[in-house]
Amino acid sequence: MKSTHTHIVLGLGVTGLSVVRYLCNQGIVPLVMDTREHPSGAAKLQDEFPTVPLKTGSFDVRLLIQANQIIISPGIAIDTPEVKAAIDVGIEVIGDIELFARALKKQPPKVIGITGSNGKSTVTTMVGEIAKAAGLTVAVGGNIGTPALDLLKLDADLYVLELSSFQLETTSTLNCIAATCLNISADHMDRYDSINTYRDAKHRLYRQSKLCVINRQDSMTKPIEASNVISFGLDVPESDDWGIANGQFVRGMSEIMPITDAAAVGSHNQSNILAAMALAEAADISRTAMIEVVQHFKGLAHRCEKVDEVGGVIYINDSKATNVGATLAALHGLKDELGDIILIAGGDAKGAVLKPLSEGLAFVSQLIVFGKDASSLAKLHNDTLVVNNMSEAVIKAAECADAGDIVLLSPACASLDMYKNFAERGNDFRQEVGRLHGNE
Ligand code: UMA
Ligand code: ADP
Repeated sequence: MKSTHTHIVLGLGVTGLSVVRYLCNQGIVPLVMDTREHPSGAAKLQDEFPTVPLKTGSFDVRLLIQANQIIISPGIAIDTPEVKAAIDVGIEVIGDIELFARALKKQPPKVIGITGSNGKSTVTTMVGEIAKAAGLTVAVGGNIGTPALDLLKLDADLYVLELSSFQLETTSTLNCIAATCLNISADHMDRYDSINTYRDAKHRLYRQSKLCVINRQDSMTKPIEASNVISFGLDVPESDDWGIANGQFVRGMSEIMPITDAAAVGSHNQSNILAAMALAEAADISRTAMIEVVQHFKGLAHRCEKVDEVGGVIYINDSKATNVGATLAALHGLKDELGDIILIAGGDAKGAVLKPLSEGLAFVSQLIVFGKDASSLAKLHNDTLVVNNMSEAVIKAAECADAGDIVLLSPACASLDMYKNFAERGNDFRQEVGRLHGNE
């Protein structure tokens, strides 16, 4: 079969659509392939680009090996056999972030890159807000939601990108002003053969940055070959690094602001604030702008967000905790509160070993689980209830809780076995909690 398409876009989600948009703007009509029968972007493609062909079903390797360039979406593993076959015969396979990088190639560095297992969206948003407060035209996107290529039309002074390990696997020339890997804990173990392979994907970002911002309290974030490195951590920093001393956020000996003035609570957010400040400083942004934002930024929805109080019980939505590390951070943040913690968890563990959660479960009086990996979680605690859905989970949690206790939804798992995404799961929790008011 002879192909007339030099560019093939693999995947028709939001990334695939952004790539088609970008290529068509350059006068290139690509062929789009998606293994799903009804890819999420199909209707939009038909609307916006009726002449761009879409092939659904298994990838046709005969077409792939005739392309000049394949642009692969992050949800597709690079070692998918058909993709591997194309790579093996020398076809270039890149992701949307690499296309974005090449579009900015002739410009001075304008990108701040943020990766890590947890805290990416929080830090990305904070840096974006700080840049805005400093009067810059800033564009925020990547894994957080808006595909990077769709940001180009904003012609921004600064691009702040959240980058997943999947996106970084296919990116090599990003040219960041500064980049960070915030922390590493096991995630996406259904896509990686070990945590080291997962870390290596994230560390690719450091090789594409003028400055590496590392977490000195997490050795997995330290680059193997370090050139220009600055660190952050919750301890007193040595030399000119970022840290906490005498109750203040500090850069070396210089005090920035009292930690109690930060609107976002919890030690993990202190860590996020320090990372955001270090990144913003690398972009020459003033401390005044940093302080203004840190004083007001309370955190994002679905991340340890207090959603309600019913009968004196506090309900916290941490639906974005889609791995063990994030749930551990929530449990450590709440363990010193006076009341008991009732934890609702479960979903798709993405192949993770869940055992490390046990340490945090020591602070939990009652565990309530549902979803695909409920039975594996149930084994980790003596007082566990297995239920069928969120509604049952919230009702049981309310029955177990007394005034002053906390009911925490922090699933340690992805939501995709039962929901469209973490936000839908968090909204379901909020709605079910809301129904409890009827019983007050
Ligand atoms: N898929 C197929 N066959 C295909 C193509 C995709 O089955 O041919 C499946 C994938 O396995 C996946 C889903 O379709 O389950 C979506 O994949 P996609 O690559 O088309 O995703 P997009 O809609 O383009 O969204 C992607 C990111 N999704 C993933 O990495 C899975 C979004 O991050 C990101 O916001 C968006 O690009 C813009 O950059 C989401 C995510 O879950 C929120 N990211 C992971 C995470 O944060 O842990 C990495
Ligand atoms: P990401 O984009 O990396 O998923 P988010 O900012 O959306 O990160 O937060 C995801 C989850 O991780 C939430 O449960 C949040 O409370 C938790 N979290 C945020 N920052 C950190 C951190 N620095 N360390 C550990 N957990 C964190």
